[in-house]
Amino acid sequence: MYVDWKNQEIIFKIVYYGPGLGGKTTNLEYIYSKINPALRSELVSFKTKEDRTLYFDFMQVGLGSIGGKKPRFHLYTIPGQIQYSYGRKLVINGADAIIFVADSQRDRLDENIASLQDLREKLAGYQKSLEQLPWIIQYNKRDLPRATSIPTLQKKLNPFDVPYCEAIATQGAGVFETLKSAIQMAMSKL
Ligand SMILES: Nc1nc2c(ncn2[C@@H]2O[C@H](COP(=O)(O)OP(=O)(O)OP(=O)(O)O)[C@@H](O)[C@H]2O)c(=O)[nH]1
Ligand SMILES: [Mg+2]
Repeated sequence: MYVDWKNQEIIFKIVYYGPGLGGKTTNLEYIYSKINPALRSELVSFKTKEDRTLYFDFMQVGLGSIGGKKPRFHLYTIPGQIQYSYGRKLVINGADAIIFVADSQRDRLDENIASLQDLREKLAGYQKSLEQLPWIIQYNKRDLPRATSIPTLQKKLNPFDVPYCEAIATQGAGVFETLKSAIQMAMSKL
C-alpha cells in the first residue's frame, strides 16, 4: 500500500496467484467485462501465443473516495507456468492481499500444493509469509464433473482456515465475491 499524495490516491496491490491454467486471467477478464468502464483501466496482458500469461496481467480498479482519499486497487495475475519463476517473484513483491486461485480438478491437486509452496518461497524472499499477509483461496472450476470436494481441498490447501470462495470464473460465478473479500482484507490494514 502506498499513498499518491499528488492525486490523493491510496494504492493497494492485490495479486492472483496459483497454478498454471487455474483461471487467474479468466477472473480478471470477467471483472474487466462487467465493471463500469469509468471505474477501471484497460486490462494489460502479456501472453504467449498459446494464450498463457507470460509476465503478468494488470488492471486498476477504483472505488469512490474515503475521507477525501481515493482507494485504487492494482490487480495483477502471475504467470503460473513453472518456468516463469522469476516473473512470479517480481509480481508478488509488495502485495497487500493475495487471492490463491486453486484448480478444483482432481488431477490438479499436486499442482495446487506445489504452487502454494512456491508462493511461500517467493514471499520468504521478501521476508514475508502467509501467516502475516491477508490471503484468500478461490476454489475455481467448480463446474467440472470430477472436481475435488471442498472438504478435501480445505484439508490439503487451507491449514490456516483462511476465507475461501467457490467459483466458476468462465461464468463469472464467485469472481466478484472473491475480489470483494480481498479488497476488504487489503483495506483492513488501514
Ligand atoms: N471449465 C472451466 N474452465 C475454466 C474456468 N476458469 C478458467 N477456465 C479455463 O481454464 C483455462 C485457463 O484459464 P486462464 O485464466 O488462462 O488460467 P491462468 O491461471 O491465467 O493460467 P496461466 O496464465 O498459465 O498461469 C482457459 O481455457 C479457461 O477458459 C472454470 O471455472 N471452469
Ligand atoms: Mg494467466
